[in-house]
Amino acid sequence: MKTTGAKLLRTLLERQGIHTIPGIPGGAILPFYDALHGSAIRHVLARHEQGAGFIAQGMARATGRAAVCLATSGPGATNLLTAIADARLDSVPLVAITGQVSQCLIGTDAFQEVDTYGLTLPITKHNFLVRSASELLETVPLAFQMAESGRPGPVVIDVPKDVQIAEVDVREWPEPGRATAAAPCPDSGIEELALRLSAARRPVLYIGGGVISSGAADLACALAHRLSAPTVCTLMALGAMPPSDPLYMGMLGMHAAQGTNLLLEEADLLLAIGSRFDDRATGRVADFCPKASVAHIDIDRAEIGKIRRPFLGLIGDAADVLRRLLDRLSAQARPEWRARAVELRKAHPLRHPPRAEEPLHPVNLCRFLGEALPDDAILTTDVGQHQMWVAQAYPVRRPRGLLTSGGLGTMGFGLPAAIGAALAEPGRRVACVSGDGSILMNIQELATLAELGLPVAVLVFNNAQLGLVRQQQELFYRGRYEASHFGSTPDFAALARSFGIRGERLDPCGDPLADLAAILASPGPCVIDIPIHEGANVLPMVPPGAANRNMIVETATASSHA
Ligand SMILES: Cc1ncc(C[n+]2csc(CCOP(=O)(O)OP(=O)(O)O)c2C)c(N)n1
Repeated sequence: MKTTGAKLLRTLLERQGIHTIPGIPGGAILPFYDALHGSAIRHVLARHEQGAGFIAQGMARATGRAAVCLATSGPGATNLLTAIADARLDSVPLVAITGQVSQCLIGTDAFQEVDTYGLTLPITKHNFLVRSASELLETVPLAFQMAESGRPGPVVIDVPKDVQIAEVDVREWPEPGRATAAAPCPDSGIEELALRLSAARRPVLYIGGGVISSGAADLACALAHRLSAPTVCTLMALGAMPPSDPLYMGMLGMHAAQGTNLLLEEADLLLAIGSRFDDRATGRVADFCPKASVAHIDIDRAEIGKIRRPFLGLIGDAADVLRRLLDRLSAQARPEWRARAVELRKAHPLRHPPRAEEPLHPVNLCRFLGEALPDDAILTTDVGQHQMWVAQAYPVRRPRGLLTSGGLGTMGFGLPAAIGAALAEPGRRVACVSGDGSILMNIQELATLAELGLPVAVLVFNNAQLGLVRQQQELFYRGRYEASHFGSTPDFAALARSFGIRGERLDPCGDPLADLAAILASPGPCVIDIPIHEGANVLPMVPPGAANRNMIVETATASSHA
């Protein structure tokens, strides 16, 4: 069958099961856009390529399956870079397809020519510059296989315009690219781990995003109960264990509850599962879990011993390792250790004013959201104080219930990721908690949201500042506030309405939570501007570079309610 490179690419994506692609067209990718005309694939026109990248990420994070985004050469490709780097750090399966100038122009500083291959080399799992139309037959399935296999991540396919136009004869279609199973780790390692866990007196499970990627959340919870092991989660793993679980100790690290970090000080065995000992989780590494020997399960060999040398590293898929581990473990009660975890949790609750006194305190707001949103809602966040308040106080009840930019910490993630989640999971309520700084970084995607009419509620925690920067300046730079206060902020409700979206501002003097519930109950997109106290801090906080035991739990300023 004779076809063109562009049509071939379209068919290969259709065969992959891709039904939605966010992107923005331009000269070097126009032959492919032409091929999309009349296809079953729905193109979602984003308003900025970074938005397109994060819409695709929202789809991938919500489902666990690779999603595709599309951009033209030059500025289109460079606008995608942040979303690609973000996917790399959070292990998100993303296939970014970029147009490139024709091969005869590569290296001539042609119009909108940029070395996409070179630029994306350090931020992708793999990248391709396609040299001929027939090469697509191999490249496209391979790109999906690589994005989804092992530790997931982003793959770039850069397709020169002449490759899209070229004619090609297709004799046989390749199988779609699918995740390949990781090699199982040897039984001997699992047996040793079972023995060490049984012998431990104070074991703790330290769960990371890899547990969610591998679909191993239920198994991790079963292991926690089999061992009576209190369990801490990284930001990326929130939702792996229901917050109501008696063994759940919440997020560890920089903004953990005090009791969580203190419990880790006492652990004698730490089992890390799909977590990478990120500095926000460990604090000063030399002081992290000082009494514990560490065992580490990870699908990525490079993570074992990267930060903390374990006595045992098991390389494999978390679900497979945990299943086999559970087969070798009998139930253990550890009543004293369980009681100690409860005691520490009770002794150090999150400090915040009562709801009746300050309903719009961010901790109260996040707890309220947990009550007002349906159980299967998906919450996205941007980056800043609001993100950490969500992590501390919003009850994430299921895996993939919270989508947030963890590793790169990208302001501007929340709104497009929420659009992607709503596209991928129709019928589910999606809410984005943002800050008045972050929301402006991809505000143009309100136009995309208006066009799609998706059930996305954007809640702007408005403190008229770059709050997390202001907090660090207050705590670590002696209150010298440089570039953290906005001289002017837009009227977010009016701004939303100008995009054709419902816009509201909560009135703190009335019954703002009842108003919030009423707004959330009506379907359709909306932006809710929520005035919060400008001096509120996210506490506890471990100073950057300090040991996790050195948490700041109170600040002197009268306004710092947390
Ligand atoms: C793209 C990007 N630029 C800069 C930063 C650094 N940064 C981290 S948090 C923050 C402030 C965020 O302000 P806002 O969105 O209003 O949230 P708040 O902290 O007030 O809740 C900044 C500037 C970042 N994370 N991402």
